[in-house]
Amino acid sequence: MSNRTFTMIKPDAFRNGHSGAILDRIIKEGYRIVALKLTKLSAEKAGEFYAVHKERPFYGELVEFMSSGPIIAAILEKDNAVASFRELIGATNPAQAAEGTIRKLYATSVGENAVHGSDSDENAAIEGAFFFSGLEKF
Ligand code: FUP
Repeated sequence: MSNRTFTMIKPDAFRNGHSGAILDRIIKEGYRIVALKLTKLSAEKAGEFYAVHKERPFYGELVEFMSSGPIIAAILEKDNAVASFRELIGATNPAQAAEGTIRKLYATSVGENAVHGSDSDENAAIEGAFFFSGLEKF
């Protein structure tokens, strides 16, 4: 089992000024930051990142939203990182997210849901490599 996951603070949370609180929460929950950057996805890059959802009805909106403003991308390390981070962020739809989870606190809708968290060790590695070179990981 890998102990790394990949996350993004999405454009809604960045725009709404929640980046500091979210990063603080992540650190307080015991994650070590392996890599971190403030960047912005082009529509093309957002489409590539979410290519697995290409056939879904929400794909166009998702790509538009994810390229609408800056994001913060990070690789995080902790025991059982993928599963524990999914628990910390809560359900995809904030209306169904448990109390105290990051999405419950900061997301506004299923589309604009504040944060991303990888869903498997394999995807964590692929997504981390999408944003970071070996020189950017510590
Ligand atoms: P998650 O793994 O919780 O990020 O959720 P998914 O991989 O199922 O979905 C990826 C992104 O697609 C979500 F973060 C937001 C968007 N989405 C929608 O806009 N509508 C939906 O019904 C489902 C997902």
